Amino acid sequence: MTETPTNSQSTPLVGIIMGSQSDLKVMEPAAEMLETMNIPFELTIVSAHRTPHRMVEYAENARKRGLRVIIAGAGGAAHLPGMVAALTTLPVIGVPVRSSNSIDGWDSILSILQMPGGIPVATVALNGAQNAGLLAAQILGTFNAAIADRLDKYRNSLREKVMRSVDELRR
Ligand code: RP5
Repeated sequence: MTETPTNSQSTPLVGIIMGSQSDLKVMEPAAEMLETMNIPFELTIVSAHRTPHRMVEYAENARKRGLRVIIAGAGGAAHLPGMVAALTTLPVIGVPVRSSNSIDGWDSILSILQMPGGIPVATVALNGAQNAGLLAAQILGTFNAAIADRLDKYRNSLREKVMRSVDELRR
C-alpha cells in the first residue's frame, strides 16, 4: 500500500488516517502540529465501511512499517478509530469529526469515545485534531528527548502568550 507523502524523507512515525476526503480540513491541524514538532508522518484516507480491506491492511502493517502512533479521524458512525485499535496494539488517537449530516457531532463523539473495555481509543475533543497531533508527540516524547524538548518549548510559548495578555491588561 502506498501512502501519501510525509513531511520529510524519514520513515513516518505517525499515521494520520481519516474516513473521507471531506474530513481533511478538520484533520489538517494534526499534520501541522506534527510538522511543528518535526515528526515524520503520513496522511491518507482509509474508510472503515467503504474500504474495509484497506483498513485491515493498514492497521495490520502499521507497526512493521515503523509507525508508532495512529491518529484516526471519522464522522458519523465513526467506527474507523475503534476498528483500527482492534487490529493493532499501537496507540490510536481518535478524532471525532463533525460531518455535515451529523447530529451536532454527538454521533462521532460517542462512537469513538465509548469503546468497550479491552480496546482503548484515546479520544480528543470534537474536531480536536490539533490536540491529537500534540498527544502523538507526547507519546513519542516519552522515549525521544528531542521531541520532549520541542514540547517544552511549545508549552513555554503558550505560557508566554498568556503572560503577554496579562501584561497588556495591566496597562
Ligand atoms: C465518514 O463519513 C467520514 O469520516 C466522514 O466524516 C463521513 C462523511 O463522509 P463523506 O460522505 O463526506 O465522504 O466515513
